[in-house]
Amino acid sequence: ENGYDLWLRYKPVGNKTLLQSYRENITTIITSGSSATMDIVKNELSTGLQGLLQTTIDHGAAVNRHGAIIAGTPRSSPLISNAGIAIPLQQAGEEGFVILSKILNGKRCILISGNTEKGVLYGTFHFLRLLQTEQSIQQLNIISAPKIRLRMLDHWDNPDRTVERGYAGFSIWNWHTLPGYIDQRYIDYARANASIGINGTVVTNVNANAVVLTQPYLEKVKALADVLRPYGIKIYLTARFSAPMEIGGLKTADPLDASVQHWWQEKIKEIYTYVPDFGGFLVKANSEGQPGPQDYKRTHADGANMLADAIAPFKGIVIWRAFVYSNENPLDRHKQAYDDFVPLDGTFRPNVLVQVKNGAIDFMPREPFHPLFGAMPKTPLMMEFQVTQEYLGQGTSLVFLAPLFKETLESDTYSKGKGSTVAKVIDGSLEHHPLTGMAGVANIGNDINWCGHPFAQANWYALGRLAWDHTISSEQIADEWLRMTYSNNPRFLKAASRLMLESRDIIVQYSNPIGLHHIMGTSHHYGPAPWVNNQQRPEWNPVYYHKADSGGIGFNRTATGSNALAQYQPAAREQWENMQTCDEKYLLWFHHVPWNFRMKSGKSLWEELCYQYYTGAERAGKMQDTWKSLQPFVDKQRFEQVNMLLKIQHTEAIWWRNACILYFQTFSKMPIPASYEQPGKTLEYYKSLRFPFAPGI
Ligand code: BDP
Repeated sequence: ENGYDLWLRYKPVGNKTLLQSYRENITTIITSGSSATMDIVKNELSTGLQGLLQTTIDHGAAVNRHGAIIAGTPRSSPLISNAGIAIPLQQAGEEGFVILSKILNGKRCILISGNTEKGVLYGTFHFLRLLQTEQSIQQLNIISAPKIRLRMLDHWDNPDRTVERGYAGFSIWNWHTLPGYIDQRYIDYARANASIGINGTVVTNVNANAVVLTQPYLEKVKALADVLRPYGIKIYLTARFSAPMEIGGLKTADPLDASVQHWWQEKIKEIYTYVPDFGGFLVKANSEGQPGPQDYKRTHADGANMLADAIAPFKGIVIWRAFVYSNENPLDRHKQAYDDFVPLDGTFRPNVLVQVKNGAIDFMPREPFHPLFGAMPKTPLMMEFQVTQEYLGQGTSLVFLAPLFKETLESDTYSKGKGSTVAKVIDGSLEHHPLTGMAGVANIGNDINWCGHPFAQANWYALGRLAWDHTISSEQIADEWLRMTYSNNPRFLKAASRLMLESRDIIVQYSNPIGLHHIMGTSHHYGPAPWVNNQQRPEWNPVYYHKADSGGIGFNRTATGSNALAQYQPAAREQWENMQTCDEKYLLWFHHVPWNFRMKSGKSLWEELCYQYYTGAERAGKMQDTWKSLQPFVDKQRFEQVNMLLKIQHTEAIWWRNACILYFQTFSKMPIPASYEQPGKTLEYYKSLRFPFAPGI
């Protein structure tokens, strides 16, 4: 068990009664239509059922005994078109599916159908998931349609195969051997994504150069697109804004310049000759040194619309990122994206989505939702989550991210009154946008188990499941993933799901409690470095974010400070603007708080800070005990891997705790309560640590 099979292991059903009932209800596979996608459906059903039921299931064409699994579209399958399921199918929409128990020809059957073959494929994976997670298949009446249209992975993979913020080895895309060599991994990648409903992938880094847009690379892109297509996945590329200069020989990349517009039109035409269903572009512009329209005194809308106009005839889209830095040294980075983008609301073309990170700073372990959500009603906003754990323990920590994703999605923007959640902004229901999207920065590399940490696979899985249906709970996602990846044993599930569900809170506690943020090591972002104050730009320094001094700690974002709070609706703002009543999770995010401030626990802020760091580190230690208790349920290889990693995580938790407490103590000048084990090392020691080989930069 090396983890390569992800959640698609199809191990024999352990529950004997259930196995018996599955075998009775599944005797024949009937598929219709001959296409690459339907071949995948057929194979998946065969291999899945064979693995799960430990018996070969025949393929047939007619219903002449109980237990036929009939998969197809109404167009290709007369059995389905005559089954009287037009109404549920209508509800399934273009990509959704139905799974229904029916009597046909007097025999019990299960229909897996959709209006498109892609829907049938999603339904097939869902059906297999029911068996993998040991659900009853007696009276199936499932209608499922995705809540979000573009469900994507953003790879931060460079052409040289390094992966920015990647902790799972090198890029899975081997540009050197493409297009001639098709690695089996590409196929397995497509299959895994299809199994969770992901339908788009940006294969290049937002910071990548323009080489991928050159002709030899487009041939490689075509080869990948051909692999992904039958799995319902469209390929997208990052478009470096200065490409017309870098690979086109032009003197400018000004979006209003006719030669630039022409260059992009021609380039896009060329791309579509290779990939007729090319999805479109993802653009990082005027952010962290990347070129963009502002270089020519144009706006983000000018830039996005120029590309959007060029790609519109081909039905492509432009995903324009709102993660921007302005060039002036700003008082508060929190405010920049809002200031740049809100005035542009209503000026973007209909085929532009603005992609917004979940929070205003940068994928921090805990952030309030980004104030742009709800503030650009005329523009479809796409969610950008980070699946790779840049700020959440990187490759060594067990951190289940569904609770983080859900926390943002369920936040109320109040933009149209109570209940205007971020989820409703994203899924288009609040403002009736037809174009909707959710992306996750991928955590995939060429490690044998794809994601490095065995539990990091769960975050890829969670992204897909939530993009399909953001109402699914974190509990359900953890439960599904654990059952499919490890075991259906109830004792295992109880403890392992708790381990997952608490993990995000634990890392917040021992790294960035009470609303602290951006206090990690410079550039590699590994471990704590709240003392850093020598970076060129003020907002690159941790000291800019925690603002610790003898008077207290935290960033005053109220009206007496940067007033970033004014970017939120009054009802949202109210929950945070008063230091006395602010949710303590965000206290230091919004307030500069005196060290002796009385917290809800009755402790002073300093004592509470110590309490949080110590408790978090202690809980990280206990994760090891929980995992050890699960040894009987887990194979040796994966057990040992997780065991070793949890040990590292505990060491890192203590490192975070000691380094931060010792450093903040230089301002609070208060003792670490005597009941806690005092740090064995000095602050100077922690400051002296260097990590020249930390991955992912
Ligand atoms: C930051 C990462 C940096 C990315 C940037 C982005 O540290 O590597 O390029 O986000 O999203 O968090 O563009």
